[in-house]
Amino acid sequence: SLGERRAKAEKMFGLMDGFLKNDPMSLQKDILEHVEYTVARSRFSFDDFEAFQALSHSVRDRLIERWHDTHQHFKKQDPKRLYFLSLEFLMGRSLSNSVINLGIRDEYAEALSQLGFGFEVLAEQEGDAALGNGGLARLSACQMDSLATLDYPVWGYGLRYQYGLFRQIIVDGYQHEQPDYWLNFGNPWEIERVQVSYPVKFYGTVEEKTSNGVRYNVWTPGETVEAVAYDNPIPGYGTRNAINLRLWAAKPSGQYDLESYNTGDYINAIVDRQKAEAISNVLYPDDRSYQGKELRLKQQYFFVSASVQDIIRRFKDVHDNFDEFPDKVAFQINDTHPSLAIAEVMRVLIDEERLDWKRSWEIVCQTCSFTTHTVNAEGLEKIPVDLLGSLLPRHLQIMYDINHHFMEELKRKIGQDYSRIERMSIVEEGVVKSIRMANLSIICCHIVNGVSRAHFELLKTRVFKDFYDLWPQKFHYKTNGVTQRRWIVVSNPSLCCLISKWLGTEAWIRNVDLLAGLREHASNPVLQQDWRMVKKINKMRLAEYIETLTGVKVSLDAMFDVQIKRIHEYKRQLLNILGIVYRYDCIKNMNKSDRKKVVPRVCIIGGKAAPGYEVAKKIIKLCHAVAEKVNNDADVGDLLKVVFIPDYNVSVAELVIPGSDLSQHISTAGHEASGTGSMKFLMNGCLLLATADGSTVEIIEEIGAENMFLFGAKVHEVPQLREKTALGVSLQFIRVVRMVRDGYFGFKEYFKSLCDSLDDDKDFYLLGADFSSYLEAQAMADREFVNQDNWTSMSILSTAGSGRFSSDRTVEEYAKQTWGIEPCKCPF
Ligand code: Z57
Repeated sequence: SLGERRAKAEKMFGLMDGFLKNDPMSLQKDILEHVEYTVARSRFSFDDFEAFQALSHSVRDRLIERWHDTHQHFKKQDPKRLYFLSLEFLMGRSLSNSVINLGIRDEYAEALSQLGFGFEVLAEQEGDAALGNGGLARLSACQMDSLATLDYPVWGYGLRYQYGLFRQIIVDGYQHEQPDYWLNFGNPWEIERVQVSYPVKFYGTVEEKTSNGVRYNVWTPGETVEAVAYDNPIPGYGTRNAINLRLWAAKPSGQYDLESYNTGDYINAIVDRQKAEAISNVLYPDDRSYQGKELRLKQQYFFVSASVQDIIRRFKDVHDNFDEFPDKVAFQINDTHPSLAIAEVMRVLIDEERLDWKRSWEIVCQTCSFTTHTVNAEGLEKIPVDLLGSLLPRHLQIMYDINHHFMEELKRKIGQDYSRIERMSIVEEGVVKSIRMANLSIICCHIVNGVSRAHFELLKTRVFKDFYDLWPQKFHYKTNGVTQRRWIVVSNPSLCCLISKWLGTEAWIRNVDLLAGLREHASNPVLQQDWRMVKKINKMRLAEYIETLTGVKVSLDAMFDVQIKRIHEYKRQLLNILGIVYRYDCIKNMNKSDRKKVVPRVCIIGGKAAPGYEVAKKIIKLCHAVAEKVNNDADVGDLLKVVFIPDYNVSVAELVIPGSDLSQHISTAGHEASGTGSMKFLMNGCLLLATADGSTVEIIEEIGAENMFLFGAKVHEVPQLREKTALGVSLQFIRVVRMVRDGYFGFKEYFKSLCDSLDDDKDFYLLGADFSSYLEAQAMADREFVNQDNWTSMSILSTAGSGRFSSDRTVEEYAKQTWGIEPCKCPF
């Protein structure tokens, strides 16, 4: 029996000890064994990539051990678990992160060096797991790291796309997209669970039934696809806990009769069935435009349905009464993308578990919480009713029923205000009748969270005002954070050592508030000198990378000024480029002695444009056009270099962020819900040049405005500025736009529309209005950079003040205030 087998294993190995040894000799033996038996190369001859494969399999074994023990422990304790549903997880690389979190990095490094390999070199062999677009997806990844580290009983659920976010290549300054077939070389971090699979139904018909006076529906699907689980262990730092990220892949369903009359029929039927796999084929590369595509809806339901089946099965393994469900289960709905989960849980409770409507509704409301990442109501997800009704007929019914109940309640509460009732309805009666997924989520979830305080204010006053006025107690915010394990320990080892040295402890890696202890040393010349040395090392790495990729040689004495993030009009990369044009123009107009006073700059921009986003693609081209002109101008030399870093992703960020002096977060106020890039820069001691938007408002409170370069219109000023017709745009702005318009950088026709969009009456993102204030902030940064002691002190204070922006703090707030879960620590 299972019990006997367990007792035997316990006697032989000690259940919690683990089988594997972690001294360098054992690790070395392990790696060689994996070379021989897993990678199937000779242990006497293998290259860097094969060494990486063997190494990661050896790490994987250790992950699996902890992951088993953690789940054993969770099973025994049966705590309330959080199920984190997200359509995107941007994990990046796993090797360094894993060995650091397991606490055996040095042991591995030693084992490898005896074999003649460098750990860093092998780590570079790994490709990114890019199953997400940008901020939202990387946030999920950071939160998983924190949840594991803080011992929370959590499962992540998502989709295992075969193609992640496209690779960006630049040809003649234009973006081209290449498929990211990331599984080509195998993925050592996942565990395929062929036996964990669920059928997911689509299309078909619904028939109402009654049994013992309880009404329910029977859904006969038109198509069934199998969801197969791929498990990805997520190790915590300084704990034995390793949680699971379960990603679903679509496979043709096993239960299916083929009726064929000839070979052709048979072959075609098989080929047809194979099309089921298309569901999890590819990540949508534009996370903010909803085109009402069937495949996207299929992806959403596919992952939601498989996850809900898995979660309910796990619940029913131990419990037989759904009254206990809200004490054991919390669903976190990451943006509206997984919000079909609401209707799906309703459907399962009513149609399969035969609970009545009212009880099902109570259970769903108590278990679901929702985080929104959006600032504008127009950007909210809508699904055409026709599409939903054909793909998920029963879910559409359920949504109508939910809406019916809600409309009744609303009329009782607010009376005759029909336009407000219309706005709050789940159903939008437009040209295309559709379902508003945000309204559905707000109505069902017991808590709605924003991602920063400023975002919360916008939710209350604009985006969800109608709902806030009805249910103010539902609305909250948890300011985003990022994990210091990835963004300092993994990506900036030199800084990590320096911090630990001055704090006299490594405890800040788990308890990030301790970083504040650096404050008292901020003006200590000894620390300052080491601090600058660390920055220099990181700048050297970055400079090498830039030269290899773009051929541009940059001076280490220059200020490295960086803006890396998705290309978007509201993020205003265009403002940055126009600022660069202004700087260039100034240098050109200076005499030789004035040029000597210029603070040299390397302006670095990187980011992907969604494939269908014309304007963003033009911005990328403009960046290259300006770079081409500036970098080849002998008058300018090292005073100004412009670099576009291609194919920005997590691992590129890990290289660029530690090597930058200044970073830009310059969205039009009121448009960035939070922003998380700024927090990574902050932790790495980079100064921020920013608008008071999103989480920057809270960063100012922690760091102090005097340690940052702030500029631009405030959130409350933006609507007024847009009303005004004559903005009093500065002459400098008119001049730089004219330079682009007149073809100073070439491609006059191509850039015309960009320039037109900056006309006084069209400049929606207020580049013109903010331009002079932007230039002042830039000039201030130049002045401060000259005084390196002061700059270094500001840099130290940035790191010292970054503690609040750790995802450890964020998830703890979620755990206590939203999910109601507690740590469940696996004994060592
Ligand atoms: C996305 O990455 C974000 C918001 C969205 O609505 C979608 Br869809 C994707 C970003 C916000 O723009 C950032 O401001 C925020 O920091 C991030 O989500 C994480 O909350």
